[in-house]
Amino acid sequence: MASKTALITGITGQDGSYLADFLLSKGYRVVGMTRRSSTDVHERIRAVLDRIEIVSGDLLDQSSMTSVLAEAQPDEVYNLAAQSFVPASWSQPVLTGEFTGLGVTRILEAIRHVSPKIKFYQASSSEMFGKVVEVPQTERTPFYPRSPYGVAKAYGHWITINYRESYDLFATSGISFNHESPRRGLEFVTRKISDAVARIKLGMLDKLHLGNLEAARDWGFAGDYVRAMWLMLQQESPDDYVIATGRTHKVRDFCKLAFDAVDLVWEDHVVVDPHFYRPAEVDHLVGDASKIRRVLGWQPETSFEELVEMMVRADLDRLRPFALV
Ligand code: NAP
Ligand code: F7E
Repeated sequence: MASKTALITGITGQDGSYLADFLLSKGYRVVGMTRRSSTDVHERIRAVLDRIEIVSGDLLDQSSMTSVLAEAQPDEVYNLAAQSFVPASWSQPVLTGEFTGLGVTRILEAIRHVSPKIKFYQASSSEMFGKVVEVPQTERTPFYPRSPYGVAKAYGHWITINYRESYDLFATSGISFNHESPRRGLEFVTRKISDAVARIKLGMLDKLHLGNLEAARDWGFAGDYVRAMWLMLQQESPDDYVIATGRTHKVRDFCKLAFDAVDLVWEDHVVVDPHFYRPAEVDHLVGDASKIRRVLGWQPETSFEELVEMMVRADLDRLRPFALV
């Protein structure tokens, strides 16, 4: 049987890089869409660059989306591209709506016109639950987004369902809770902590400034979550699934485990800095992933404790060559 072709938008991001690894291991032809940049953005996919194809396109540009699909002729499209950092969505609310919200419609329009048989995955987010109306959150929990990012994702989620129902597209939406890894962007809290812990251990830094230590998240490992995305597109019919571990921890718990991993006491180094507070916070997220466990047989394989350890070790290895001692 001929190998399948997958198009990944956002291939230079955390999830895009893990998904590329995963699909290559399954024998896929992998095409990644990147936007034009004056600098090299391929750091996370450097190891697989010679095994994937890169095409140029931008979620802001309808004709580029259509050209990318016509050129790549994919069987599956994974829409992972977005402005994904929540605080940036307050400073750039309109742009976030354009990328993260309307960008989904642009891809769906391109699919409808170029090849309506394409299977489509939309990267929806637990941020849509925001100020949660029930605990834990399922596929049926009403949304109450608390940031321009969350609002844009809610639009992307519903337009995916609308195109499925209006045009009979195989369009699915995975409602992912937070997932992290050594490839996570340095501005997100988990990676900010693991990077700082490594720097403090190596004598390169003394204090770590953080915002709300009481915020609680359902944190999983990104490598586990891309498997769930793929599974969703291997089914007979499209559906939406919560992807989560079902366990929740506070930012302070992450700090404690990360500093413990290098035999340091977190209270000696962490400084609470109101600069990192948000205009509106999402206090407590915990996902109920029983549907994806039951229907697709998916479950996370990496524990919270293993994730923290993995991230701290990776940052230590990365930074050790730059340490003075
Ligand atoms: P990420 O590391 O921030 O990657 C985002 C990707 O989107 C990057 O490749 C970026 O390209 C690309 N991008 C941004 N704007 C674009 C545009 N206008 N046109 C084309 N590409 C554009 O995000 P991630 O953590 O991998 O997350 C992947 C997706 O899942 C995102 O949609 C995110 O919102 C969603 N999500 C993530 C989580 C999580 O916990 N990680 C949870 C729920 C949902 P550049 O390299 O050029 O910037
Ligand atoms: O914040 C608190 C902060 O920026 C987590 C994205 O992938 O997951 C991610 O969004 C929590 C928040 O991720 C700092 O207030 C404390 O409560 O790591 P984060 P996020 O906002 O949950 C969702 C599911 C997505 O879809 C998004 O794309 O940590 N926090 N102190 C801090 N957060 C940051 N960034 N920096 C701090 O210093």
